[in-house]
Amino acid sequence: MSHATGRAMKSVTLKAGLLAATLWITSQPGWAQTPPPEVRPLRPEMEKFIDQMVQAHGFDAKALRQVFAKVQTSQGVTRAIAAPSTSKPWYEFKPLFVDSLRISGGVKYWNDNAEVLERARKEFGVPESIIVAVIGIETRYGKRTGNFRVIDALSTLTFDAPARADYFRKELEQFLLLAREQQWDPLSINGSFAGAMGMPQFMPTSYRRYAIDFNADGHTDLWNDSADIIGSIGSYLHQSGWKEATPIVAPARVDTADWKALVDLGLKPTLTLEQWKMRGVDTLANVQVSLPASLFTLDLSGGPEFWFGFENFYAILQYNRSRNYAMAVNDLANEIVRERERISASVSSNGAQ
Ligand SMILES: [Ca+2]
Repeated sequence: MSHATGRAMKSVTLKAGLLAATLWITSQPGWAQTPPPEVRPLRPEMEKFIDQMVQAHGFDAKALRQVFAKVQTSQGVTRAIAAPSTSKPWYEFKPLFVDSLRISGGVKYWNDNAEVLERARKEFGVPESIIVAVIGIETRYGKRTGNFRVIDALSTLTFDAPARADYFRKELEQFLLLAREQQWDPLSINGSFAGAMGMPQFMPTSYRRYAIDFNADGHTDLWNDSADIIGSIGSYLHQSGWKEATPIVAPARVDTADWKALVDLGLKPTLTLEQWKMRGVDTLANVQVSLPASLFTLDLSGGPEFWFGFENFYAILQYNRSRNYAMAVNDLANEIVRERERISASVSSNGAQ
């Protein structure tokens, strides 16, 4: 698998601008004469972070201080992180993400990219419908890749929102490394309120680890290059434990009052269906009893609905750790398959007349 490092590339759409050149190629004598921009005093925690980037990764301290002088704290980011849509109950979440526009958009996206989707399925074992559904849920097939400056979002979540500061500090570090590798101006990259980028909404760590140049054109572009977008999602799910031709979920039948303790075992599939049966939980679905599964609930308006999640469900959870999210990917993928079959059946019956 060819991980893109992108050192030698120059992205067509995300050109390294004058600023980036000033920032990263400081050793070139010509740039020494560029007068430094006004640098406001930075907050001590930012100065500390910059010191660490200099020590650990050899960044130029002055250049980084110039970048962070332009970073803006975003109240929109703090508001958005406090109320993520994934925290809604399933009955409110599902209609927001499994809707008719995403279904018809998914059929179109599949048809437009059928060849590369098939190649990704053959290479990574991940069905076309799942890759399409991830793109649909993440960004409505590229319509919403996020309007926050990634460095503002990650800096706000690192320095102004203590809840998950350690996680976002690592992502900020990875983002600066990624920008250096890809020759991006770090101030020019937009993403979600959490700093997720491109059509598949990869966080910086994931971008560096899983993004691939799937059409071997020398660029790894998750905003505009459909092959890279599709291949990178396939690669991500494959490396997260996706098992070809095994199920994602199955409805569970719970015959025990103490189901809470069973759900608390967590989302990692640890018990086989056979072992679940001994604990009073089984399924009517036609699946192998040797498959490991987790037991989870979805919140319906009338109470919990029980499901088994298999290893593929857990792989989707590595993409986004929300049951709602992973279930929406599963449901949207199924709807897209159905709609595509319906259209093709009606086309062929019309053709037969
Ligand atoms: Ca490419």
